[in-house]
Amino acid sequence: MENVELKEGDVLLIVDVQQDFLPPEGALKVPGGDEIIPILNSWIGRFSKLGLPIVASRDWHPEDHCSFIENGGSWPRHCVQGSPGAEFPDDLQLPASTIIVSKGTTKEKDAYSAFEGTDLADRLRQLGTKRLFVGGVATDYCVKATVLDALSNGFDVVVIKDAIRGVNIAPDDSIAALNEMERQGAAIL
Ligand code: VGL
Ligand code: ZN
Repeated sequence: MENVELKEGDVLLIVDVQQDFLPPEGALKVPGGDEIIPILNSWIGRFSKLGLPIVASRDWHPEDHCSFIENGGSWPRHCVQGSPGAEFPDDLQLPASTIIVSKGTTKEKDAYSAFEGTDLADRLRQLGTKRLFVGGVATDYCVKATVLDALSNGFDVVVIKDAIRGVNIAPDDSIAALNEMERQGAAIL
């Protein structure tokens, strides 16, 4: 798996690599989140070179979103639509052709999975996707939820282990999330 060969039907899915999730300044920093950017860039390079599709999901909340502590949710205010914190970092080398999927876009509903309340599954089917390579944040929330939904939608999934980072509110949360993804059928690279 380490030197996995890419082929037609492979799609790179980058989950929520946005300023607010990244050290040093993000509102909801995921420890080590900045360390995955060069790794993702090298995967972006491989996919681009082969003309394979790249999808980037983004958390894209309205100002008054229900997941924010001030509105009774569990998270500090983050990834507000159009704010600097919701931007992809400048050093993430997303090509102009990147398909962007926005989630958590309505006040009343949160969405960890990039499939939830989005047209991602249809978009991927239109692209002829067979296998998804997944990196991003957070391992224990949006990456996990996205991977599990990808599997239940019938896609093969490869989780790029060195290209994900977790919040780890409990120290083992990311390990537990990885185990769960693997148990449900994801390959861990
Ligand atoms: C996420 C917490 C709140 C994530 C999004 O992208 O993992 N986590 N919103
Ligand atoms: Zn969120």
